Amino acid sequence: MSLRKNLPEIFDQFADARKNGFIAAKALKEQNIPMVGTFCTYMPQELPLAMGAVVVSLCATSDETIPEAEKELPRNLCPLIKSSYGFGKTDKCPYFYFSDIVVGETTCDGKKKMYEHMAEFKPVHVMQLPNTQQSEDAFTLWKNEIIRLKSLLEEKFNVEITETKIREAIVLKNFERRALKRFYGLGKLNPPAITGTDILKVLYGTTFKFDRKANIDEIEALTDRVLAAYEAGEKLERKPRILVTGCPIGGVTEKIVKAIEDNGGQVVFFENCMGAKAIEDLVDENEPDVYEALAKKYLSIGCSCMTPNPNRVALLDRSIDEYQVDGVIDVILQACHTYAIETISIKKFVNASKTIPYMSVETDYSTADIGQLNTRMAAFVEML
Ligand code: BJ8
Repeated sequence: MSLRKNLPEIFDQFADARKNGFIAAKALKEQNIPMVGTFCTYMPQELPLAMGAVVVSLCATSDETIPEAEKELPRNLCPLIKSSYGFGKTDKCPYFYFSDIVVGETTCDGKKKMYEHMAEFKPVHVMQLPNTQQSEDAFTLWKNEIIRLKSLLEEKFNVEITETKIREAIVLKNFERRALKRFYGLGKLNPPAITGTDILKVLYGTTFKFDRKANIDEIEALTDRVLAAYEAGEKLERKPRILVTGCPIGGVTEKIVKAIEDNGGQVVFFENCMGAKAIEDLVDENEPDVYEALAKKYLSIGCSCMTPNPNRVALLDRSIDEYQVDGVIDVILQACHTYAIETISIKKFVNASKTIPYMSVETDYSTADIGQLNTRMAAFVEML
């Protein structure tokens, strides 16, 4: 009997986790468990976890509420921001509805200004994120912002967040990161063991599973099963190997991955938030100062809102080699200036230093460009 049997159902369970999590979220609220909503990878999740809260990603991934958002926000704004604001405003996202507080950061201009308006209908706390990782002052600012968030959570929820609890949360989150790294590390196998579509289902679904320990066990068991099938000879066909980088993907932007894989490519690595950008580096468990440990991990995230942004290039450099990548696709959400401008340096790096093809694609949350995406991906894959 095929060892791969049932794997599709398991991947689909992850894909359905967002929908199924609504009931779990309601049950948690009925038990008075605080829920902290986030819009960004810079949010140090260990702090809410240390007070027994659950953390949920609120980044919206469909165009359903964009018309509503555009009644207030400019049309020429990133779809992620418009959609997220729209879901909040219309109460169409149960996770937003159940969140006791939303924590945002001063990342891109669009997001930080949107939070000002969101604060009119939801408790919002904005962390002042420096725009550089390269100065002592920036590090100190970020460390102090982490301490400020801790105090705010303590006050709002009338709890004490002890250093011991933070350390436990660091260890738990690191376990989860290791499990996810081992899972997406399956992408190194050549011929491949699983598709990029399935990798993304797990990475996306995992953010809506609230029992962290159960989630870790599930991911480890899934990785073991895929490996067992692979070792028994159940491998996928070799195809040109693609790395996806750029703005966050998930939800409707899975259309990019589908277009790559429907047209002869295989996504083997996701550098985006949701993928390695958020997970790759652990928090140092041996650092005596827990706030320094958190500040180091989170400030080093290679997002284009940092200037300069060498950590994105360093991660690409490593992963292109480790995952034997043949080509790079850079996803730009419409009106995301930082990622759009950074395409120049990423293209140069990929073409000149790694000597492989690169293509950037601008997209939004509609399905109107699927035909065009298919044409462009087919041409790109053909070239590899
Ligand atoms: S760490 S990628 S989650 S900021 S796509 S809203 S940047 S205009 S999402 Fe992001 Fe944090 Fe960075 Fe990750 Fe603005 Fe660009 Fe829109 Fe963006």
